[in-house]
Amino acid sequence: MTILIKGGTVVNATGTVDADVLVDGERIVAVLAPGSESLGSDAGAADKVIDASGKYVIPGGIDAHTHMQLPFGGTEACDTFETGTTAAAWGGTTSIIDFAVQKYGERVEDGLAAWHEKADGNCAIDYGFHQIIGGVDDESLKAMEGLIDEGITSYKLFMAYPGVFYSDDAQILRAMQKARETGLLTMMHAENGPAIDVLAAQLAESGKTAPYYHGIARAWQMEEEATHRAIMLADVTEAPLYIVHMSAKQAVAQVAWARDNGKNVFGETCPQYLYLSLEKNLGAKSDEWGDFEGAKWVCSTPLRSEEEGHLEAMWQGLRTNDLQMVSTDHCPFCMKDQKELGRDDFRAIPNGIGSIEHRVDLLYQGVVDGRISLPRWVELISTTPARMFGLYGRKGVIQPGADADIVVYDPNGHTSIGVGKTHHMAMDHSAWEGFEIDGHVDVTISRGAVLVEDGEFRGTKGHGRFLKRDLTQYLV
Ligand code: DUC
Ligand code: ZN
Ligand code: ZN
Repeated sequence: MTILIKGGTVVNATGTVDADVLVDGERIVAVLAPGSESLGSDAGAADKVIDASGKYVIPGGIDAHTHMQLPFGGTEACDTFETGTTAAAWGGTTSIIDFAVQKYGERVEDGLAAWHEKADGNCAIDYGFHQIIGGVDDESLKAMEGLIDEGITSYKLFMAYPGVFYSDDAQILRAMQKARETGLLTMMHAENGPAIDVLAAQLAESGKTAPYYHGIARAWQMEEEATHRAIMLADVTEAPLYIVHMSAKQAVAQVAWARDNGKNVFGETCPQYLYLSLEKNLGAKSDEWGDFEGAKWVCSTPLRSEEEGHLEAMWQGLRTNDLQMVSTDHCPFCMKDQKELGRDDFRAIPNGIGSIEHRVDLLYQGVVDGRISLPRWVELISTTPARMFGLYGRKGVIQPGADADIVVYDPNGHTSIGVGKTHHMAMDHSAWEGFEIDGHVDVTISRGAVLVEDGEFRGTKGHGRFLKRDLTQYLV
């Protein structure tokens, strides 16, 4: 089947050009001068024509940090691979990279196999995995050697969550040495977990049990310190390092310092750290939930103070490339029966926010608001994730030979976010309720298959394929 996307403005990370895009089967086969009739690309010859006049034609979004069906805090993230990837398609995302989990005491191979089982045949879009190593020991270090052959070229460690996923400095050092040896990219949850747990216990014991105190316990100093420590451990092992879900301006300054000194250190932030805050969200009250309303926004790292300038610093980091990535850390939990587990103690609230449907839109609003340029938008939502995680060429670019993962985005359209409006994720609430976006995902195409068009979902679960990824293409 051939598709001609006609009359639009193609936006790549390198710039914009008015062009028609011809798709044959699963691939882009040509980017042509508008109205060109070469290569049989005239409207009459194509099986399907999409009119993109006045619209942007961009590579499909790549969300490189998601947690479908993640067991966490005595419950499980409520989006399945089917619901989560369907919501992603609605929002213009055509690939995800989810985290397979190895728990302490479990074999890495078994953790990975379990993740394949959850995802296989259930995804509406393409998907890859990073590997969480929740227990660094001789056996898991050995197993890391096999990951690259499985197409898993990055793994994650936690400096937080003692007793769950936590690694101490000696374990981190050993894993980074293995990463240096194999070429794996180390992803780090950089917060000082043991110190946070003491602060959190002290707050809870003094009666400060509301969600707001989640943000107080997880102070920015805990993120800055851990970020610095991770950078030093990476430096001594000469392993590249990627810090996930950054929210503290002081931690970003650590990444900037490392990068200014030529180190392969990269930083990711998330939409929630660009728009949502300790004051407005974690501290929110409602008639329905009282001060437990803030539980909707309990995630780690936590939402930070807008007054202290953290949100502005995240945007600034994206402008200067001190931060390279925006992923969602999509980890959705319902209020009912899930977040509610921590009604009397914020420490028992499962950590996570669901945003997979809205990342492309929320970042586009940054273009409208004059915070980032149009090509930078595409770089952030698609091209850099592709390069960072070994997918570039196949994904992340509109060019002949690339997978036909294409979004037609209408800058004159409008998107009202909220339950009952645009909400295809499984949570019973939206962390983004009431957000208005001056743009709209009109069409989402994944490997030549139209998934979303005319306000309808036309995809199927099982269309999405597992992505065996190459090594990172982003090293300096
Ligand atoms: N942070 C979250 O908010 N959820 C899942 C795990 C994590 O590190
Ligand atoms: Zn994390
Ligand atoms: Zn995460």
